[in-house]
Amino acid sequence: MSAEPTRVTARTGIALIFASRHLYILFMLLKRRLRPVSLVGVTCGSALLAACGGASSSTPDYSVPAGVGLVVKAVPNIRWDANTYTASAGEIDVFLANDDSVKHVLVVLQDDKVVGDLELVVNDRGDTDRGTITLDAGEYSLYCTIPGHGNMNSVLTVS
Ligand SMILES: [Cu+2]
Repeated sequence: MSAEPTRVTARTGIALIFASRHLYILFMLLKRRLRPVSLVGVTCGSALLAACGGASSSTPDYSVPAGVGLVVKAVPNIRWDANTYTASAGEIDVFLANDDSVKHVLVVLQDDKVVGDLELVVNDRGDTDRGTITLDAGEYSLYCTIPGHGNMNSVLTVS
C-alpha cells in the first residue's frame, strides 16, 4: 500500500519534468516567433517615419525673387541644396529658403572666419530670408551656425 503512492509521486514528478520541458520548448518557440514580429514593428515604425519625412520633402510654397545673385536652399538631412555655388564679385544679393523642417542660419566664411555681417535665418519650412554681402573674388564657404549642422558647409566661388 505504501509503495503505490510513491510510484504515483515519482510518475507525477517525471510527468511534471516532461511537461515543464515541453512548456520551455513551447516558450522558446513562441519567443522565436515573437522576435520577427517585433522586428516588423520596428521596421514599420521607421517606414512610417520615412513616410513622414518623405511627405515634408516636397518643395514648400515660396517663390525665389528675380535678380538675386545667389540662391541657397536648406534641404532635408541637414544639407544645402548644392556642394558648390558661384556668385559675381561685388555686392551680392543672397536669398535663403528653407525646404527643411528645422532652423538654419547661413553665414559666409573665409578661412573658417565669418566674413561681413550677413546672417540669414530661416526658422521653419517654407521660410525665406534675404540680405546682401560684398565679397571680393575668391573662395568662401556657405556655413550653417546651428550646432550639429557642420555638414552645411558648401563652397562659394566668387569671381
Ligand atoms: Cu542648418
